[in-house]
Amino acid sequence: MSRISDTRGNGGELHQTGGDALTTNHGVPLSDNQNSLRAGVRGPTLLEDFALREKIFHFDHERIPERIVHARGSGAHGYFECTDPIPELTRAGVLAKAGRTEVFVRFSTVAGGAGSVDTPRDVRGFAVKFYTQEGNWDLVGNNIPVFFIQDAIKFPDLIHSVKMEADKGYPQAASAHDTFWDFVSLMPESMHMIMWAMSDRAIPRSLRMIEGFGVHTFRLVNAEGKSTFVKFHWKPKLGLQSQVWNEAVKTAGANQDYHRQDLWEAIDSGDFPEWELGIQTFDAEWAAKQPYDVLDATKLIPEEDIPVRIVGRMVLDRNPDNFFAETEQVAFLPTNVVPGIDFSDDPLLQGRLFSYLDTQKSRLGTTNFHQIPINAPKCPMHNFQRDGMMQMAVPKGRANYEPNSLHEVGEDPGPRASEQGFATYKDMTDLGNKPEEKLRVRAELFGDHYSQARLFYRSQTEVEQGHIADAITFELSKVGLGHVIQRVLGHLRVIDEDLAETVAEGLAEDLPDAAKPMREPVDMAPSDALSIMKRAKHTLQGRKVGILIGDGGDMDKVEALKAAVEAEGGSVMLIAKERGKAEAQLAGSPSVLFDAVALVLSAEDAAKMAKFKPAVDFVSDAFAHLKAIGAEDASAKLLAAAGVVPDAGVTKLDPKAFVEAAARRFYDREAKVW
Ligand code: HDE
Repeated sequence: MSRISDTRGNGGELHQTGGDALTTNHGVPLSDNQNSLRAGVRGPTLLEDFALREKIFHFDHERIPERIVHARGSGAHGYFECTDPIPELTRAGVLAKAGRTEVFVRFSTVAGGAGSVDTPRDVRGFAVKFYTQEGNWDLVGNNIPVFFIQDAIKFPDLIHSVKMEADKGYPQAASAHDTFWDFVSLMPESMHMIMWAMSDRAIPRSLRMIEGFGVHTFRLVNAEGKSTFVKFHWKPKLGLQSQVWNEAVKTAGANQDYHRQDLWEAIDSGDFPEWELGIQTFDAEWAAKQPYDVLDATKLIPEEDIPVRIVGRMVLDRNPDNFFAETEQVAFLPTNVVPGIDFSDDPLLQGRLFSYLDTQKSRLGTTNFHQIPINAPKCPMHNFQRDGMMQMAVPKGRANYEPNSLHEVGEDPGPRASEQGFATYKDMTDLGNKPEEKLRVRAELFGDHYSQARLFYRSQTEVEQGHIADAITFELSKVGLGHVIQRVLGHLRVIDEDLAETVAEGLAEDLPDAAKPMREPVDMAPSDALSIMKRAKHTLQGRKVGILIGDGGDMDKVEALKAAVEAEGGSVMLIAKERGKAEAQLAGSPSVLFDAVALVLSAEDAAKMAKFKPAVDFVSDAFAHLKAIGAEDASAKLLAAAGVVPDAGVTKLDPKAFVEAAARRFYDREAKVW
């Protein structure tokens, strides 16, 4: 009888060159992975077909629940190198001794599901697992140094309000809707974070260009048992860079994996992303003098007050081998601290100490999730915990309880707690707490909801302030509840009257009375460290230039530009109308995917392109997104069709001039375009 598999045109042979024999999960070698077992050539499939049943059974169960927040993430392996050890502050080897520690990092958006886009307006998670010699230390932070709420008991409400609305199931990955703004407008403590979330911080250009923050106050504890309060900071080597809003929106359509791909490709090409780890340290005496409470996660410590001291650097140099096994199954736990690092009584942090352990059981299905390779410590691990679903360890002997005297009969008694082990820092009173009563209250200074919102807003450049006003106007324009819009405007009036007026004008709304603050805000000295633009790093490192070519452009110019961009650490992609003539197809490679563009065209090419919408969009978007455009007079027709008005960001194809312009964005163009 002829074999049906012959119809595949390969004679039914498995064309496997090299590789291991295909087996079932139980190791039985298989002879056919193309056809299920049938009763007759055209007959029904047999229940006996264990190969088919096992394959489909496993497939049916491939998905696990996605994270309730931070569902969409991208991971990478690397190392942390302590360059300036701080043994005087902590006994944690990872920070007390110079040297390297392996890490796994997962970046994420917060609100969207696992399959949502990379570029919505959102906070970015920045979670680092350090596999130290004294156990895993997880620094589970964000790219914004403060948070929406002060107390963990409000977290489910916050997240319910920002996720898709409960009845409609939309919007996905967006805060621009009724329930989010309803909630935050009733929670004035969120106003500081709202300023950050509406700023350019929430639309980063690349995960390699974000800062990271531990957010909460933690403790460092040294070998003598002395505690120092600490805030953790990650500073990107490539500098901070954001998209503009219109660009972020279009990027979502052009490449929904924009950040994931950027991270992957950078590591793959050996351009390893790098951050410095910095600390701000202080004692209780200093904390007592501040106009805010250091236990309040809606407040930051200005870098001008306590400079960030760099203690090490982190390099991400290896992509995951398997997305699910590593990036999806990684389980971060703020409770993962090592001897020498301890918690503070921040009520948001305290709630997190419960939540993350709990959520892993729901996601990963077993209390043994610590045995999954990405979660397992890389130092020895011994205890008396046993059994449980999916137990992978095979402990020997009888010692599964303690104390025991099994050693007296020559048996292994198992591990023992040691004095060098983790010991919780004992003093609960050093920040003025008096733990004699059980109370459901907030400390007095937690009642200041506006001072730092104002500090953040007033520390921005005018352009950045404009972006914040635009973002709030846009978000509120999606809110259908008039009383909510009014309530937000009331808060904005307390933060900054000009901001409130600009937003009200943008919405054509009347200004309501200002909100009544629980505590009158204080004016803090503006902090340049809070602005992206004041510290902008003009560089081509990690940036990408798109060069549009036609049939008649001067390819020597292309080569010269490419060499100049690459010499500055950037990369180049050649784009043509037809993919076969370059590296990318114009219609599929809009300029939102590049940091700067160049047009190497003949006059004839430009005239044709001026009538081709993707070409016109390519140039007009680059101009509107404040990017450098390199072009000769030959491209005049295309430039004109795209509405380009010459300015400092529009250069000739002279490599030096173009490279200089391509390393920056031209924010003063904004007033002309938007
Ligand atoms: Fe999270 N958060 N969170 N969070 N969070 C989770 O844990 C939670 C908060 C952060 O890439 C969950 O494993 C509560 C602040 C990151 O896997 C969950 C509260 C900060 C990630 C959870 C907060 C974060 C999470 C969901 C208020 C910045 C992704 C899946 C008390 C300092 C980690 C999971 C990753 C993930 C709870 C607030 C950062 C449900 C209850 C503040 C980066 O446990």
